[in-house]
Amino acid sequence: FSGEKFYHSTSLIYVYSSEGATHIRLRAIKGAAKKVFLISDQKYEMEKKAQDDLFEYFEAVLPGKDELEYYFEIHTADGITDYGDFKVDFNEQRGRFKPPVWVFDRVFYQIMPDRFANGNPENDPNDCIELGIGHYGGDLEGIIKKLNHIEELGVNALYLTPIFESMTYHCYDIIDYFHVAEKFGGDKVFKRLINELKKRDIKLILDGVFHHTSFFHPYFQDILEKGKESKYRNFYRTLKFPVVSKDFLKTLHSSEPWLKKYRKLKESKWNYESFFLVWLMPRLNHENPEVRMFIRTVMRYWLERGADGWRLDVAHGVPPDVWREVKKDIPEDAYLIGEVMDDARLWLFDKFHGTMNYPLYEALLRFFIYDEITAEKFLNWLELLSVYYGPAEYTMYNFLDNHDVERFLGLVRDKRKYLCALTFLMTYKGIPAIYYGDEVGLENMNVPSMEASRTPMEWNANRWDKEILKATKDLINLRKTSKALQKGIFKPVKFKDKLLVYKRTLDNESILVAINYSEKKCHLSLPSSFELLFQNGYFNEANMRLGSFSSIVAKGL
Ligand code: ARE
Ligand code: CA
Repeated sequence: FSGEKFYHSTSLIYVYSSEGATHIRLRAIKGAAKKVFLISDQKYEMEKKAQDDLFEYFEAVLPGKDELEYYFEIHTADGITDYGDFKVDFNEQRGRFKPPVWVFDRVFYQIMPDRFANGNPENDPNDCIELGIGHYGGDLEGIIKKLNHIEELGVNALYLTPIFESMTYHCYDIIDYFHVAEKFGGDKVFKRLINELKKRDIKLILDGVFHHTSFFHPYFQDILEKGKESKYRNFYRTLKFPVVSKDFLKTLHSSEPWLKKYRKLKESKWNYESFFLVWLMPRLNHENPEVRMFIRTVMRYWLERGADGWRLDVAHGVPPDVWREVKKDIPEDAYLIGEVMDDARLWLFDKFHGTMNYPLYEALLRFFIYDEITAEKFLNWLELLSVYYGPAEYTMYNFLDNHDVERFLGLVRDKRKYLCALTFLMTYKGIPAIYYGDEVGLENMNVPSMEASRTPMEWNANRWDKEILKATKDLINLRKTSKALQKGIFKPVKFKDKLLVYKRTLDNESILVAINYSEKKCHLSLPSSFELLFQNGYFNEANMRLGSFSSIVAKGL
């Protein structure tokens, strides 16, 4: 039985057909296969695509098919083995993973509302818990007022960090899931925002915090008050009653300033599970069917009021079957992405359409910032994620930075380098996202690293980096107008040292990307007829020399 050394199944990870191409993958114990052929209507040699510590992954890419019958011919040190006898009906298979059609031509723009634009100073909070740095007064009216900036940039989908009633500026501790925070303008302004976005065909996804609620959520307060008798006692993972001590409550109700109280309480003990060691965020009990129902109800509620999808906070801290139930229960065209730090294999297809692509981000850090890996290693990393995620790699949420990590520009400290990384993000598989302010070169703030990127948006255009802004607009426009960049296959041409050259191809459209991530100019061996679509840095078309930390995108090669 060859299944010990070789593995293939007809799951989406190992075989799928997208519009232009059918992908077939085979996994082999490292070194076990010398050559692998796919035998179908004809014989195709499979290429070694990637490897991890245990396995090698082989792949054949065929033209798009409706069905396929095949087996593998594997050449080993001991001779030739035939493996498997497979048959796939791709029409049936496609029914198993249907990401919303609208996501493919989108470029996301992530906004943390408190830090973006203050459209109405009258709703600014004055008494709030100041964890770290506190409120800045931004709100949804501010976003509405800045929609021109958003449209000019060219992004066509927004991801807002939480907007519901809460004590903190970041709103990850929610008190009322059915109302938009008054400090952000409340439900009325939300409705206006939705109307404005619909007019402009800008999609909106919201941040769903269902791993925990706020300590001050009425359900948790009911437990504080009634203890075991509370009808919500099974909503949380309460370990012991009383859930907090008398001293805890005394501190909580004292007249000290919030920040002081918050810090003091951090040192005390409490008898419930929470997000890390944050007393303010008691963890929900996801074993309880009522909690699951609550989550689905909230999610449907805001989809019915105009949202187009959800980003789910701490999704990896919630049992996967909760998300499977959610997926079945909400409209198919709602885009669902989970916040998962780990690789996403467990979380795709029947749960999310994609996750926040942290494993890709890790690779980007190591290649573009820390200079820890060469182009060869970087490519293997990319191809490994590709075999892990199957068709879902096209709907992953890809980013260079977000509200939890430092701004990429601040880390890389070189505009040319930043624009190389941005060229990659905008031309790679997956949905690209820009974090507010990156388009104008906004820097990190001088606060602990998790909050460093939450710099208030700069609205004085004199302080904008016009070069970054122009390049960002050009790349966004390129991405939105190219089907090959959105859905095409990725074909590495040359990954060597610090040079990345690859093609994205769909039907008759072929796009070539070259990124020279080194100090030295380098020579590209490209055919002479192509149309240059984008250029960052130096490129000499006459002798095909690409300057240091420069990149190009070209068409028709
Ligand atoms: C605040 C301060 C922190 C401080 C903390 C505790 O910013 O410096 O340590 O308080 O006092 C929200 C706010 C945060 C706030 C936090 C707690 O945005 O500012 O922290 O609430 O009050 C892990 C999780 C991942 C989580 C990140 C932050 O796995 O799910 O940590 N991300 C989401 C949101 C956050 C949000 C929350 C969760 C809570 O995106 O914004 O925080 O709702 C490694 C580990 C990861 C770890 C990651 C941290 O990669 O492997 O597991 O992620 O570091 O970046
Ligand atoms: Ca305000």
